[in-house]
Amino acid sequence: MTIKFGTSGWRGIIADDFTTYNAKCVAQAISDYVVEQGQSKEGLIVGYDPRFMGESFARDIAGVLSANNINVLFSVEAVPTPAIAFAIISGKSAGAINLTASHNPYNYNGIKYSPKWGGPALPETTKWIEEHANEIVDSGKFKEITEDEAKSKGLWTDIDLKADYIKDLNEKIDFDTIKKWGKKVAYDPIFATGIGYLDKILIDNGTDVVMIHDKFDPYFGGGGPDPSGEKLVELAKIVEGDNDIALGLATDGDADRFGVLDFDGRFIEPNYIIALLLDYLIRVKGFEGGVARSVATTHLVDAVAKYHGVKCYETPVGFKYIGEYIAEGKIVGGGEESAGFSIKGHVPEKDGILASLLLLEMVARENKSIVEQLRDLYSRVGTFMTSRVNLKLTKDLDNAFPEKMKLNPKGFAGIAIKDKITIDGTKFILDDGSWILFRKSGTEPVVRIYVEASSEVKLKKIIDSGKEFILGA
Ligand code: G16
Repeated sequence: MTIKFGTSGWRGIIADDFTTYNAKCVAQAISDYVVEQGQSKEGLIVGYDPRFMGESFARDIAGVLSANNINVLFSVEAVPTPAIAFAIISGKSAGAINLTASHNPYNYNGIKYSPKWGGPALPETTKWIEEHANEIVDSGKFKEITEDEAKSKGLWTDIDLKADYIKDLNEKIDFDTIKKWGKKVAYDPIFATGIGYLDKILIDNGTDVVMIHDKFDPYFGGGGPDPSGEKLVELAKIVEGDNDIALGLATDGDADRFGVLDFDGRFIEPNYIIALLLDYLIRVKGFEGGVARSVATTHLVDAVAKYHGVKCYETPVGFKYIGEYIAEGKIVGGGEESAGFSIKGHVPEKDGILASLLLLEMVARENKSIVEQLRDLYSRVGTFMTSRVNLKLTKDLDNAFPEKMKLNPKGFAGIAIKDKITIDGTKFILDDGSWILFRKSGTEPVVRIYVEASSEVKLKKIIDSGKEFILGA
């Protein structure tokens, strides 16, 4: 099968499987879906990130949509995924196609399709599109017209998605508190779509921003635009070296993921940020509702929910599932350990810009570092340490993985197994509340091991025993 939709859309290596031909076949399949839904007039937004040839792929895709009489709203510039999601839920279109491989390295591109509800397409939709796209790859039957023809037929309009999205965020965040607090922020958009969004919002609202990597670069400075601790070393040096900077912020290729450094440059794992933000929303901002997290995300979220007497929903990996709860208004917010977060009343899609701003508001309002706030949270709900290990998906590991997942180990690091959850990968809950989850990534060629325990020592022991289980004979 050439086209395969994973955790969030179809991703491939440019000029290998991500070719113009295959992208047009996927566009034809999405067109067929949109026509079948009777949404041609409402049309689709077409966006892209600053990857090599991204805009050109986007124009090709728009040509296919137009040939199928679907109205195209074509973004005038590289654009964050959450800004596209905001335009959809504001009624601008019946969905969007976004050309992005998100945090994946520069040699990848991808197609994220979001239908009318504004979140990433759910499996029943992507399965339909995937099947049709592969048939079209074989038959070569897709339609296309040129941009000029589409424009002359009134089927293609250029659109600027920035102003409305920024206006909405300006209303959602308490900038008065941030301004009064008066500290500086450092921001690394990693050469990608966050540029001109998070920095602009902060500056317009009176916060000084020190910026790096603030011009589009299709190589993202080398590697991938992933706001992880390893990628944010330069930002960390800046934050550490300037006493006036109280926070380091970063966003990924399509600005739906966030990365956070505390005042001293220390990278804070997204798991902790998610739990702190959810606690803040309920305790300080008075939001009402449950919370949601993916199966791979910290149970600190459950502890926050328990503390506040609200429900915690556990979902498979993929923000689409959390997005559904947000769209239904059931939760105050939800998050994923991969740095995904959104809140009630906002887009049902992860938003790294919103998460960054909300975190800044929290730090300003509490006037405490993130580590201090985490300590406070631990003292109220208990201590949770989390970690994630990525194992390269070799042929051997790929073959052995399904068999390994059928085994019933006695325990990990000498701790017995209490429960097994299989909504996505295999998660073993251990007797003392620690847990370990094994799953194949749907965006990268890796097997992920996620572990959580109440101390660093225990965490390390469980990781080692998990590695031995998966890699051992
Ligand atoms: C995508 C999805 C997320 C998911 C993440 C990791 O993020 O949108 O919901 O948590 O991948 O998935 P996996 O563990 O299967 O690689 P993004 O930012 O790449 O779109």
